[in-house]
Amino acid sequence: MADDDIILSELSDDELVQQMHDDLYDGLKEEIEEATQILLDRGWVPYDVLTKALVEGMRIVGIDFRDGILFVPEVLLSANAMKAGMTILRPLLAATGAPKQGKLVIGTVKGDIHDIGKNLVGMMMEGAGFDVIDLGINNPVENYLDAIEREQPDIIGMSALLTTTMPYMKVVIDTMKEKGIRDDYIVLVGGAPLNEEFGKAVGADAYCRDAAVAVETAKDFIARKHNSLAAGV
Ligand code: B1M
Repeated sequence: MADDDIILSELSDDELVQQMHDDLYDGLKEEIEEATQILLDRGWVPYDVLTKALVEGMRIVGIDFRDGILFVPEVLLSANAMKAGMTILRPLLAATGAPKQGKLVIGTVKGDIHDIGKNLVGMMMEGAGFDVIDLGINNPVENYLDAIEREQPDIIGMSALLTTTMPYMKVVIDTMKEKGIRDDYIVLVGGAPLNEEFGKAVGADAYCRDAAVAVETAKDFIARKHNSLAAGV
């Protein structure tokens, strides 16, 4: 129950989604879990629960964090509540039976501990048929290089949420260039402060605005890779 007065299961869909935004704001993990399950039981598709209830709720948290109304400890609680909802959705998003597409190594770059967006991209990519190797947060270039050697992925994905950490993507890409392996992989970047121009400037193949775009972009690049292999180029 959200509080003494509110029975989540008695709310209409719209009221419940609104309540989820409030509960995410207040970092109420159990309520988010319960409401996520209620929406699924009512026949909502997992992607709609994710975007309309959870991601939208986090967007609101982000505004008040920016404006100094919420602080780190509160936002951490919101993040934990969001992750609890995502944990319920993950197997459902992954179980689409999509044909195998390829392998993605993804991680948040050095100095940065934001992982909700990266996790979401990973979940959606799994659902689209990619094998996903998640390097977690705060990754120095060595972690990407080790994973490349170990996993032989098709795609390297990097996430950054801070203006101070996003330049580190260039360090990773430049190191790949120095080692002569840059062109062997598709490099996709994402994160709230990035844009297309930045993606080009650091030498990525593409900037992905959100998880859905990441999936479409990845599939597109994999198709191009297969086409050029078939053509012998
Ligand atoms: Co932080 N934080 N935070 N934070 N935090 C931001 C990013 C900030 C914009 C808030 C603000 O001030 N408005 C601001 C950055 C400002 C700037 O750089 N200019 C900020 C700050 C300042 C900080 C600290 C420095 C605060 C402090 O300590 N004083 C600190 C830094 C810690 C560090 O990393 N070293 C910090 C800490 C934290 C928490 C730990 C409290 C928590 C993170 C918890 C966690 O992730 N486990 C947190 C949170 C939650 C946020 C906000 C509120 C929400 C981020 C989020 O999860 N969004 C954020 C505000 C904002 O972004 N507006 C903020 C939801 C998520 C679904 O969206 O991550 O954008 P997003 O991911 C999207 C796309 O960007 C894209 O797809 C995703 C899904 O659609 N995408 C990719 C992301 N990665 C991709 C990779 C790809 C492709 C697409 O690869 C192929």
